[in-house]
Amino acid sequence: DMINDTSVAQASASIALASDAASEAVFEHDVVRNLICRQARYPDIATPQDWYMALAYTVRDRMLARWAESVKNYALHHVKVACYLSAEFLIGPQLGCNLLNLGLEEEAREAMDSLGQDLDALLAIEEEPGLGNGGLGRLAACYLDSLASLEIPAIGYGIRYEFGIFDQDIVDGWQVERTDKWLKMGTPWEIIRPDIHYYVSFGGYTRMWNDEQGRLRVEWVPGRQVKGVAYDVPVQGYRVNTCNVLRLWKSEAVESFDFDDFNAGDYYEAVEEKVVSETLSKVLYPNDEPESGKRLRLAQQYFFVSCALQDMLRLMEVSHTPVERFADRFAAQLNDTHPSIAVAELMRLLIDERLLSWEDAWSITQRTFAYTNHTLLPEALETWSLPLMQSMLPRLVEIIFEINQRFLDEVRRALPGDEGSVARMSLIDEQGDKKVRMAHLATVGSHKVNGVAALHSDLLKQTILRDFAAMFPSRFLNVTNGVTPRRFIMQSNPGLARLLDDTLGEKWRTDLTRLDALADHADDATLQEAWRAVRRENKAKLAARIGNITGIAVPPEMMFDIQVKRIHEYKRQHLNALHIISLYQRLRRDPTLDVAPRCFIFGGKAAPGYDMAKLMIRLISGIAEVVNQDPATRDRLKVVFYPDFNVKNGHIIYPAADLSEQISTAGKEASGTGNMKFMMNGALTIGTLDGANVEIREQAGADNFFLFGMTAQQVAALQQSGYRPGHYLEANEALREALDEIAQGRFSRGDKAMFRPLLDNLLNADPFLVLADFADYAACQQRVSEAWRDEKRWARMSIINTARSGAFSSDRAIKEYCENIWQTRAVKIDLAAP
Ligand code: CR1
Repeated sequence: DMINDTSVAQASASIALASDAASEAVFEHDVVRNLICRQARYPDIATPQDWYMALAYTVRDRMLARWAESVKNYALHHVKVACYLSAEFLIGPQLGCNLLNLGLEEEAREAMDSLGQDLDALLAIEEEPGLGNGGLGRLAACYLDSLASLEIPAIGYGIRYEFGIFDQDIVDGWQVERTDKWLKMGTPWEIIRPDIHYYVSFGGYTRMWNDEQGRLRVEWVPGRQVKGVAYDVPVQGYRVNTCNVLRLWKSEAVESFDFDDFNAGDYYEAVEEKVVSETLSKVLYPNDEPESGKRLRLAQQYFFVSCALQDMLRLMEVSHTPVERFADRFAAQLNDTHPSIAVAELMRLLIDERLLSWEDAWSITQRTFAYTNHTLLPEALETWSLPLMQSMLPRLVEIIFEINQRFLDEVRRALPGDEGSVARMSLIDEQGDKKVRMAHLATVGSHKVNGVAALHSDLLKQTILRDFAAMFPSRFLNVTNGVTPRRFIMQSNPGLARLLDDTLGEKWRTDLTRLDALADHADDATLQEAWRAVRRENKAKLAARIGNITGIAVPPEMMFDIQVKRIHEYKRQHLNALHIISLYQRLRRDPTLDVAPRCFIFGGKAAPGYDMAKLMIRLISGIAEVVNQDPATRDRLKVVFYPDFNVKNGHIIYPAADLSEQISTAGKEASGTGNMKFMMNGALTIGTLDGANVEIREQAGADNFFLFGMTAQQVAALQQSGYRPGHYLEANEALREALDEIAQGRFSRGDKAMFRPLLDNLLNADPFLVLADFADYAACQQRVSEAWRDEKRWARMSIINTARSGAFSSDRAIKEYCENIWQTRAVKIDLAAP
């Protein structure tokens, strides 16, 4: 009997142990074997891509052995698994991160060296899976990294988009989108699981039937079905044996050929059905806000959520656990409202398919789900038109109606006669065309609801979910976001990581709060010198890259002032741009002006349909074009738009920043996570009291943070009382001149019409109070310039920022989710155990 043979039962553990003990020669041998047996190439003719693939498979093999052990342990011990449901996972390049987590970097470098290959060159050719838009998708990826590193059993569930977020080119200063073909060379990081697949229904109608007890049951007779196939990406923890999984669903046609149609001569209809089904997971919607009425988007959401829940139910079955215990075995986190249809889908699966009572099913559902809100912006709050939902998901709408009816009965009992509250809290928006409010569905169906920074969680309770917070106060909590120090310090900034090891020992690597001890050395001249050397090297690297990509020569001695994030009016890249123009004007007027030489670097994508954001990119390009070639200023002012900002480019950008721009209108940025990546790498922040900036400033200390601008309260009050942008214009000549120079076509090659929409918007409405905050921003930038002059003071502030960044590790955030929401515990995966 195979299973009684311990060596076979322990196969994965012994494979992992054997490769751990193996020499560099074995690693090298494995690479060559993979080159030949998986890439079908021999060394003499192998391309760098072949070598990359061979190396990646070699690393992957070492992860898969750990994965098998992890899965075995989870099943054996009936542990609770955290399931992170997210429409986006922006995981970034995988090879470097996996090498780091496995502790194989040196071994791999040397092995590749013996094979005549440069590891860094191979790392550079990896295409990242762009399966997300920005902060929300990257957060999900950081959380998977922390879950595995903290040895928490977890599964990420999402969509395997064939086309991720578009690639950005800049042509004549404008953004041009190119489709992202991340799969064109194949990816070594996914395991296809044709045997793990589920059917997802759409359309059709419902009908009643009686079960054996004579109870009325509902059956959904779908109009069509789509098959979801699991594509698994292993997620390796840092220096532990835990390897979790990110399970992404790809849609396929149920039957690749409908032979009846084919024989009837309806070949094209059969093929069309296939094409439509496979369209479901084709492309990521490239907006950070929902596009209203997009059928395909709703279909995507339901598709992946249904596959995920069916998968969880199957896992219950294979471990012989009764379905009643679902909530003891799984905690499911809704990453924003995109997966919130899961609340209704789990109810459907439990009532219609497992024949549970409504009450039992509802108790399981509420105990399983928790919901994270990521935005207060009204345009980003998802609603779906009721008729659309009814035609696509008729059974789900019936269930949503019943959830709503029972919930509103509860509201009426708690607040008799208060029909205003009932209308406000209803899952259905009855004003105008009826809509389903997904945030309400998520809130009602969850036992916990959290915002992503302290300020954001407070505002959530005061604004969009006020009624719910009043009714269920204990349901609400805050979990401030975090980012993984593995990718954003150790992998991106190896120079800093070594310096931290030398200064503090290595404990900071698994407990980032240990960085705190660095503050004691902030004034130490030797440390400061080493600190500056690391930063200089990082800046030289970025400068060289910028030179290659844009042709702009930027002296690394300049202050690198960086704003990288999605382009959006609320993030106010145009506030930054206006300040640059006014600085440029001052410098031209007075060439002897003593200001710190600065290089302003921007990066970020604009949603393809967001004209104002695209115009902001064009404005920045226009300013760069003028400023960089003006002999009067070009030694002291540079402006760069770095094209195609993504995770990979972030690796080189964050460690090179002196100043981090976090200048959103207070109350609008839920948290921000780029702000944390910059801080960890020793950048100082110029920012408003918004999102996690508030906590960054608390941690760093007010003296080590450049604060400006109105508070969220002041913003609300000003908008209440009727904001007049013109008022701020009258009071500020520099601002007038900056806007005027734009209007004169100075940054548009003489074209006075180009920026008209942007100017009109600022002058007439200015919804994000750019003009109101301009003067304070410019004054604050002046203080930044002065601080830069004092090298020692700047180095001290930089060191303190890194030292106080421990709180922003995603490990801290994940521990809070585990303790306060999921009730999940670590499970040690011990390879040597019998
Ligand atoms: C927020 O805008 C936050 C991330 C992750 C974004 C950003 O401030 O850091 O989420 N929200 O929590 C978002 O994309 C759809 O909403």
